[in-house]
Amino acid sequence: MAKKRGRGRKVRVDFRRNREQPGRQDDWTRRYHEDQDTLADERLTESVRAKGALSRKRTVILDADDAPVIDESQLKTGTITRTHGLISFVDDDTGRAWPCTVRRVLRSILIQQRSSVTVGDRVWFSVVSESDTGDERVGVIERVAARKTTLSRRDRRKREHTLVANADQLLIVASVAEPGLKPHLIDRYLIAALKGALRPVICFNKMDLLEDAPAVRQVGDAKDNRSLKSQSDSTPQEDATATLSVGDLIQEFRDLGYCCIPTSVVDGTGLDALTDRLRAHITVLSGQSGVGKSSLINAIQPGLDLRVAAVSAENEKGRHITSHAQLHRLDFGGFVVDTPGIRQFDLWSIAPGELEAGFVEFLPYIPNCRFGDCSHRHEQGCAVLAAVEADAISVRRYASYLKLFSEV
Ligand SMILES: Nc1nc2c(ncn2[C@@H]2O[C@H](COP(=O)(O)OP(=O)(O)OP(=O)(O)O)[C@@H](O)[C@H]2O)c(=O)[nH]1
Ligand SMILES: [Mg+2]
Ligand SMILES: [Zn+2]
Repeated sequence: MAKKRGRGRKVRVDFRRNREQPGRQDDWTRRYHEDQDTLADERLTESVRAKGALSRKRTVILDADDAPVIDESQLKTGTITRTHGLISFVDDDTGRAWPCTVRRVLRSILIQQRSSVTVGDRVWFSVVSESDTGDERVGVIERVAARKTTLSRRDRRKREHTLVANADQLLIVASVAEPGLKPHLIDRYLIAALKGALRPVICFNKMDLLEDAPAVRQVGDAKDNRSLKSQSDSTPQEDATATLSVGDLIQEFRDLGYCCIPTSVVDGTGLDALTDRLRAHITVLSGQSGVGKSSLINAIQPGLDLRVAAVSAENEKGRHITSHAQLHRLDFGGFVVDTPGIRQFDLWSIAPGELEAGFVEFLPYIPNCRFGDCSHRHEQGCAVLAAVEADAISVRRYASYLKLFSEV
């Protein structure tokens, strides 16, 4: 049932005046939107203080979710499938795509909240135009729903960058060769999934290349091991240069309770299991460039024809082929979000308590640590350290914890 949301608190927001900004003013769609924006802004806001050249303050009414008060009965709902500059493409829940801009008042509020609309956001939007045939549609996003889950990382300015909103699963995609496994990166993603309320699933792709796969160094790469050594000289992480086979590594994650799916797009290994896991879910795929995220989606959903490309011959790194996150419908039910490969996944705002909670195998031991605020690094009477020494906790995972601890 449509309802008008109750009146809430008033806030002052900075308004940038679009027309003063340089831009592609020949774009008729944008010009039309801006005129519509100004009209709607007058409607949604109460007072104008100063008419400065670049910005002016206005009072905006926000509801309990810190979003503008809107009349839902007048609006459509949908999900953002892709963003491109100021345009967001919204799927209106019937599979029809609407290119939308964001209402200026909402954009100003989002800027103030250091946020922006992103793929997976649920939105209310108004129809600006729709051709008689229904082929040409334009809308304006009026409100963004509070996010249920997020896949976020820390950007270069040390702020939260939400890559995808409202997915329910994170498919961490790794490849056993070309590029080789980076187990520490998987550990990072597991923490990000916990933080963002996503169920993690780990996909080990390119199993057809297993024979060529090098053994996996305990932490991931030489640089990781150096940084561990510099933290301490005598604890078990000394052994961090030891190696594991791919099979051992998969077993290690399985023993921790994580769902692991070995796959190959080349010989079809695991694709049925992957399909079952994705059915009726909204799953975001993330991982290094070249591991085969787009190839996997192409394999389970024919017809999408996402661009893929061979990894570089000299350094076995991907070529960053997928350039933006995009949500796709699956014919067998559910959605997937393909995302660009990442080089490094910096965690966003993790407290030490959240970090230890992400190492599930530590949890039975933590209550036995002598100190309540034990960081499990060098404290006397640390039950986690004792468990590592007794081989009850993997040295590789413990070394990963130390590396992450040094960052948070
Ligand atoms: N041998 C083998 N090659 C694969 C497999 N899956 C993908 N590839 C190849 O790996 C290369 C990279 O695949 P993509 O799907 O573009 O990788 P991606 O993860 O989407 O990469 P970005 O978009 O750059 O992040 C392509 O040449 C694929 O054909 C697999 O299971 N086995
Ligand atoms: Mg890709
Ligand atoms: Zn401890």
